[in-house]
Amino acid sequence: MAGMKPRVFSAMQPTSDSLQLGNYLGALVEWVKLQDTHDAIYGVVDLHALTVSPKPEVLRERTRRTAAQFLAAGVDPSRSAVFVQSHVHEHAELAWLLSTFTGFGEAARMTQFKDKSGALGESGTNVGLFTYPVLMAADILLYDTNVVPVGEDQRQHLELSRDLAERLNTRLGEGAVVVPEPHIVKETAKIYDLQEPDKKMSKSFSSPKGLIEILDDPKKVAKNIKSAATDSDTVIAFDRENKAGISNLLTIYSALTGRAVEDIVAEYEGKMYGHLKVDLADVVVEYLTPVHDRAMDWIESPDALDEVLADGAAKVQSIARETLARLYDRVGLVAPRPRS
Ligand code: ATP
Ligand code: LTN
Repeated sequence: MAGMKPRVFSAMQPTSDSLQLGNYLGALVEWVKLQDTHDAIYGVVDLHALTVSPKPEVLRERTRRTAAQFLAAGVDPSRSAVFVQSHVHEHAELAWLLSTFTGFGEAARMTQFKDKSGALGESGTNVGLFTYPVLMAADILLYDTNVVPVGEDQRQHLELSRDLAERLNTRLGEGAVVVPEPHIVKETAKIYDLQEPDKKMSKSFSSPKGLIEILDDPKKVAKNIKSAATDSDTVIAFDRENKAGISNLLTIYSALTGRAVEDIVAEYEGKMYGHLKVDLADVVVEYLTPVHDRAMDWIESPDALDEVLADGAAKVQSIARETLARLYDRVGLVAPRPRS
């Protein structure tokens, strides 16, 4: 439609007290940029987090902390809607509808489910983990989303969202839903664990020494970078296959300074790994300190934060209601008659 901005939607799970640098560089930085050109909606997906059975008080605290970190990173509530998934009931309702369009085998092929259920075993795996990508598709399709900025690990889930969208349009008629496009920035799509640089940095699975947490003590952040695993060679070069650790550090350096990797490599020619690590520790701490401080300000003002989240839910509610009503109608559910 003329004059209307395309819509961007993305979300994170409140599964940790602090986001990690991968969340930040892989996704949040793009969320902040896209709010200039798009109609932006960003969610804290607390219903998704229930799949890992958090303690109630921990989940509540982490939901607010996650939202606080979105705002601290530069998501601006006057331009973007920031909301909590469970505040908009249509997410769960659309997930049910979509689950009836999802093949069992299709869901069973999701590699993240296979990894997680493999680690937990049959008795530890709940059905919510299995249907997790269907709820994610509901999040996206509910808002007629055009663009979804995420890290590389979400590519397969997004492909499922697109397949479901196309299926709905075929079965229910064109215009049922918008088919979303992934927005994955190649350079920062996957930030690796500092100790195991062949695995992605993850707030739930990385060891404390493998992580850079936004809300961590800067001294610990610096220490983790200085003790990052590298290789037995001494040449600073970007080579993901043979020098995964150093390549990861170069990626982070480049992303945080805006300098090209080749420039950084040229600057460190003939220097030791230790030099790069010491300088990178300074870069990271300098970059994260103001983000950390702004996040703590929000965390210490829960009323103001709850107000932002209530405003965000109010902004998106009408879109969600309209999409769900449209789809309920197209599948043949009888609309309740308004009572006089
Ligand atoms: P969990 O370990 O609880 O699954 P996570 O740290 O992997 O969490 P998510 O909440 O699953 O984070 O992801 C939030 C966003 O951050 C997603 O867009 C995801 O693709 C992105 N992301 C997560 N980890 C990385 C990473 N290491 N590199 C780049 N992007 C990442
Ligand atoms: N599964 C995502 C979180 C997520 C999401 C979404 C991301 C849930 N719903 C909708 C983008 C769009 C993850 O990062 N683990």
